[in-house]
Amino acid sequence: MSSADNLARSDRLRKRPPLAPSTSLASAAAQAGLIYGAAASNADLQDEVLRAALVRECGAITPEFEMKWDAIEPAQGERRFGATDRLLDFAWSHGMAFRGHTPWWHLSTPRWLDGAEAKDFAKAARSHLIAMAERYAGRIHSWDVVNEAVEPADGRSDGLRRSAFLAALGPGYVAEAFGTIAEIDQTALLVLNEMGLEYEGPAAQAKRRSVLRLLESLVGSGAPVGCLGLQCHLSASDRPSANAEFREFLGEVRAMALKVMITELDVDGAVVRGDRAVVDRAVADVYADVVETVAAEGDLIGVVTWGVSDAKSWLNDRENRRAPRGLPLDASGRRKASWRALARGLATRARRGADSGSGG
Ligand code: 9MR
Repeated sequence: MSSADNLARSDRLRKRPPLAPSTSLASAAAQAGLIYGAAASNADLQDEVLRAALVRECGAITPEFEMKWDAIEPAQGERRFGATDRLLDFAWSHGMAFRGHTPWWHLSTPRWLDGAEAKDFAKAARSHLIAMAERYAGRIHSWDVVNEAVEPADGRSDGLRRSAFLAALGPGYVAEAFGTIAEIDQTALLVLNEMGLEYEGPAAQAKRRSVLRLLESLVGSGAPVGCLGLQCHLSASDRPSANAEFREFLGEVRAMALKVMITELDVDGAVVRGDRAVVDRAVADVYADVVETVAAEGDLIGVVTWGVSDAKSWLNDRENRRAPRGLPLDASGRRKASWRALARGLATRARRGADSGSGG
């Protein structure tokens, strides 16, 4: 049986109507009251195939790395906003939303701060945060205010990661970041972005618990956090729907009246043995699974994939591996099974919203 036959058969089995040919991921998402977007860089905009794919599929752009602190301020006090501005212009000229990613992340501090004294780091970090908020206020859909703040393996009772931010600013630094941005930018949704919350096992469970405690303390102290970002860098062997602890966690986040967003989705297919169609099916199954799970258990507002086409993915940088095939489009920009799974996952969310009368 050909892979096309296989797909047709699994569609029939799932009793799902065919997608209209005019559907894009952005339009499928919009029908469900969600946004769909992708991470991108200036180099992607210079590539004809990638640029066309972003224009065709996306309702939002996240800068993959050009808006991070090390890229913005490579030398002390010399800020370079050009790359971010160009991405923002691209997004806005195509009616797309733009995400702020990410002012405070321990892995993107500029080199010139390596070994800095705490007071110098604190001053520079605050100045960077304020500069970003001021420049982009009113133009950002949602800020990943702080990225990957939690790491229980670092051994602190509050679960916070031992980072330069923590050392310089103290454990209140997360609340401070939210407060600072909110004062300057009154329209953006403020997101706590975190990795690995979707995984199985005790380390992920410890992280989920720590994130819940952090969110509770932020909400309890009136910090303007509106949303939890789930990065969702998954592998084709992950099955978030089968992870009861993850589902419960999403319920607890929802009970705090917080939204959730899938902020960096990709599904690494390199673990799958089989031909291309088998890999693509396995990757697609995880796309469907994670979107449906998060939409069912959480107040999902959108999905961003970490790139749009397999031509450009951070997963490609890993050496000596099989092709990851982790994004919705193949390297030539053609839609894969994961594209269909994602479009349908979003559409399922639309139907559920309509059935329950909530409108989405
Ligand atoms: O994909 C991004 C890669 O191109 C950059 O070199 C790297 C460092 O800036 O960041 C990658 O994106 C990361 C994201 O910002 C935060 N979550 C993990 C992502 C993959 O490492």
